[in-house]
Amino acid sequence: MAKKSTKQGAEGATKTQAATADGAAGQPREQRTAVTGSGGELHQSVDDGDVLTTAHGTPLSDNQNSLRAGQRGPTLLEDFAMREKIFHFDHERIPERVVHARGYGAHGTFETTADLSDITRAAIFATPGATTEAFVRFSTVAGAKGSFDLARDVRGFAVKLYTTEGNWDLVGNNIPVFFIQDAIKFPDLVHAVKEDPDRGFPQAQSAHDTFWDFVSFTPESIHMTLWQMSDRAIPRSFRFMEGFGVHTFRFVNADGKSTFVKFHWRPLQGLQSVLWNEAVKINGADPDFHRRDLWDAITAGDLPQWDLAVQVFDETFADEFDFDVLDATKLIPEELVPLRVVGRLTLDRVVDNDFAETEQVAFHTGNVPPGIDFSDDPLLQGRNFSYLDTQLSRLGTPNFTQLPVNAPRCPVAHFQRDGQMQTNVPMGQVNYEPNGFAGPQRGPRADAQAGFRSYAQSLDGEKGRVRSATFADHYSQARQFYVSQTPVEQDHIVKAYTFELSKCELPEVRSRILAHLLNVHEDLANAVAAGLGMPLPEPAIAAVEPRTDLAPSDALSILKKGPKSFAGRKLGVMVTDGTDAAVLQALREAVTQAGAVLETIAPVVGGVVLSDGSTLLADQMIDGGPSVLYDAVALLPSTAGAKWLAGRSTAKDFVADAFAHHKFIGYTTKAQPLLAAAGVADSIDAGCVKLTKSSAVKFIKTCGALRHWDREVQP
Ligand code: HDE
Repeated sequence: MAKKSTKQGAEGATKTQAATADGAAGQPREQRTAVTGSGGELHQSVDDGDVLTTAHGTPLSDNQNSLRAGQRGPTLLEDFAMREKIFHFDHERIPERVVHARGYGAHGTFETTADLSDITRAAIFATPGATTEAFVRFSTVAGAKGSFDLARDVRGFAVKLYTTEGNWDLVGNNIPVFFIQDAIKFPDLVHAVKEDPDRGFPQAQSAHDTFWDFVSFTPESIHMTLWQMSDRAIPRSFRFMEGFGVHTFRFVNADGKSTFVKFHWRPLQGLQSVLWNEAVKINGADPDFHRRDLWDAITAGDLPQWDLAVQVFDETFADEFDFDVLDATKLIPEELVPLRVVGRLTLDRVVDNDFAETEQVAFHTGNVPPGIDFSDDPLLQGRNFSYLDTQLSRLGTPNFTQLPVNAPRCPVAHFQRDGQMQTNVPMGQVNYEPNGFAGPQRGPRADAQAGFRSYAQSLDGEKGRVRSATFADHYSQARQFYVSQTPVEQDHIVKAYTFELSKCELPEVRSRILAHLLNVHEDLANAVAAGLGMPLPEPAIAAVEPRTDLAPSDALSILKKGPKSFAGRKLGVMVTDGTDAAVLQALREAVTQAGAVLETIAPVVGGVVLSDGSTLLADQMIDGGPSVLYDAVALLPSTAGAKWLAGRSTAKDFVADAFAHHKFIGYTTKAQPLLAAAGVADSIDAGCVKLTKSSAVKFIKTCGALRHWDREVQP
């Protein structure tokens, strides 16, 4: 919990200080050690006392009935209590983000693990072992705030690090490249992907004419659409995805020397995605799948972690590299510039209030501490303009920096004054500088040494609306991405393009995309054309000849970076009255030992009576706990239970889906009728494991592979 006190600074300027108090990792506030802030344990006025009051503090005598003239008479205008209550309610919403509206946040701690003082003067990278408070917001891009979590979409991965030299916002995505090269195209891109303005749909999806129409005329987008059509765009959880700063930034050291840098977040949990068919079903079964997953993991103490890694390179590399490092539609393969781990982020605390924190958090690419600076990437330059602007429109006042989630945790001293919702109370006569006052009235001064100094880059150029020829190759890295995938992943990319284009009603849009895909990889274009039942057009005219010699990079595949165990995953166990208590217990122990979670699914949520006579309360009822919510499943019904389940369509779907989604299925011999009813009995394969008390540990170990990919029909 941030304890914030606002007081007159010793020097006469406003000083806002906030300190972090200890809180047990992962616990919601009420379970953490009490800390006393200026307004009591919980924030501000709302929970200060036992007596209900108005916002102005007037104690109230009745919160159930408005003030009336007589028992059945009209409500009186003088009812200030009702008027104030409804007035506030009427204004509870603020504009949602124009992009990345649906998001979910958590608090964390960043630990520095490397001394980078030779290349950056940023204090956050000076001392290994030092920790910095952090706030992270994950998001989808296209959907509204109330849309579902498993849209096929890019995920935002925005990190605020409250450093001792001011907030550093690394506002990234889970995909290392972007759709466009120049910020001026962003409104067009977003208009194209969002719902059509006339009909107000389709929402939260790119599978429609306007998006692909835009892409078809914007070949620089093609590389990113390869990533977007890959399973990266349907992550299993926020915990199992990578993050990227995307742009090339600069590190600047104490001597003013600059080194280029790209930032990467690497999940220690490994990478994992769902299948498209699963995503579609999860959105119905649990639209909050990702936010629930993060909340559950953190509150259970299974704290997600990411390593922060950097790719650093100099001007010479930048000059010699095949592509322009200022072009955000390109990445630098790890094989060329290896990743160096410099810190670790641990998400250790869920939010106390979704609105106050996740909704009001305001990121800005321009928030950088001394030692971190910008490159001339035209997309980054445009972003630096955009984010302040959007905060004003969303939060309504330039004083949004005073909100607890946005307030720096280091001293703040300036002469900015007034504005709507000013919560600081600056003291004294002087609100400007230079001034000739002395002592406390004088206020702060810029510090030529400690202060932020922009990298002294020489600039020279003709003013003009131009695009460098070094940005012209739009296909080569798209091909490199495609050839770096496993056959299963390539097949998913083909299916995703086919699905998305099949939703385009204009055949010419599909055709133009096929023309681009021909420049990426002939196999890809052929497969998508076949899937659509359309002839292949002529290849699109490429500004520069696409290259076919870029070496595949394993780092671009998800499956090559999977987890090594079942840790952090979830097993769904179907139980009925009479379920073998010993097998269930053995499974539970194996799951706990693996650092995973076990949920039981029963005919009724009130529970079942196990074989040993004990009662088990269920986590889900069968109709509410489809197998898409689990990473692997186990079927432990009794003989009678299996017979009953065999007649339930939701139970049959549970098994059939688990099999179709290549999940590992543990089953006891008594489950046979259920397997048969689900149409799986004749297809038992190595991914289906017979369960006994003694095979539970082995089964959970097997589940560490997450899916039995052999079941996937190979392209
Ligand atoms: Fe953003 N972007 N963006 N963006 N972006 C916003 O800021 C914008 C871009 C990203 O969880 C907005 O506060 C422009 C790239 C994330 O609160 C807005 C351009 C990348 C988030 C905005 C880009 C991102 C945003 C909307 C083209 C990946 C969510 C609300 C030049 C590196 C942050 C807001 C959160 C949010 C503008 C391109 C990531 C309108 C003009 C590239 C993760 O300011």
